[in-house]
Amino acid sequence: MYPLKTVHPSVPPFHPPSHFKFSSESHFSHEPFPHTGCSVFDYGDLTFEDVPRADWNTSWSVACAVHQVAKAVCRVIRDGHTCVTLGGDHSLALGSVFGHSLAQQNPAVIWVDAHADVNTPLTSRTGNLHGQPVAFLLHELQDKIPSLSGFSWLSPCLSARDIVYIGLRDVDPAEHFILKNYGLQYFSTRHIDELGIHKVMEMTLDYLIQHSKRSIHLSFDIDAFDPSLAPATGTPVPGGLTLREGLYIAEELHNSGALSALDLVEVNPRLGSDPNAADVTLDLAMDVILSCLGKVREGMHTKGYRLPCPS
Ligand code: HAR
Ligand code: MN
Ligand code: MN
Ligand code: MN
Repeated sequence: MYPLKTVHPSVPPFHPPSHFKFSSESHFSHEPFPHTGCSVFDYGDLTFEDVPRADWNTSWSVACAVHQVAKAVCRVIRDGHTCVTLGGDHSLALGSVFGHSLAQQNPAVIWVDAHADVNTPLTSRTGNLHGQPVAFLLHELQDKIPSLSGFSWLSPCLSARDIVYIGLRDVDPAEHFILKNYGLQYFSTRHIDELGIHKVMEMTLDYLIQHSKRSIHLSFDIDAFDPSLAPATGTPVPGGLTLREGLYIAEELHNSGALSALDLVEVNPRLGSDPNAADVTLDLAMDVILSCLGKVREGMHTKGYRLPCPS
């Protein structure tokens, strides 16, 4: 029998920071976010310079974009909020994790993904930076990373012991070498089959949190889910997480009370074979975000709730 948790929504008063410049799309709502009781402040979209198509995947254009992400995430966390960053491809985590580490010392990272995203520029077989962000962030791999144009602002902010992967099932040989050789902790989908997601989360949090209180960064790649649930994504891999496993991860991180940053990445509404692909993937992404912020599957009620009596 597990202890049951009752979450009472509370809406603390919040005023947007005075130094923040609103984009036309920013807004703040005192209304509690559906199902969670959280107040939401939309810091607006980041605007990126127009990059010629030929340069889309060059390190320079990605570096400039993720530098902006880093500064924005740092600001949001310093303002005392849990920062939700929506992507976009997973290279954005270069910026979000680095920005988190500027705002709070030594964050722990939980990387939920079919992929390990730990290729170096020299091991990558695709050249895609979204397959490499973890390598850039790790101290241990710095002598394996060539200096790339635009990245001078970035310095490694994680050690191998600061990250746990969940959901891996498409790992390149060089990435597997890195996982094993540098002692990165991971739970592949086979480990989830063996242990169950409850045990996986317990082991993950025990390993990362141990004695000291530290903040958690969840970098959630939607392709961790099975492609039947999340079809609108660039690199779907069969045999992924179930809805219940994904929600359990999110709920446990909410329950940890330490979640300071959440990336929800690789949602691409233009992809997916049938017309519903984008809708189901977006609904799923929304469900993960809400669960991270306190939505519970058992339902909830407000603190002073009273049953109506017949008059
Ligand atoms: N390992 C491959 C590469 O490095 C695939 C990376 C795939 N993309 C992602 N990452 N969505 O999570 O190119
Ligand atoms: Mn990824
Ligand atoms: Mn992935
Ligand atoms: Mn990607």
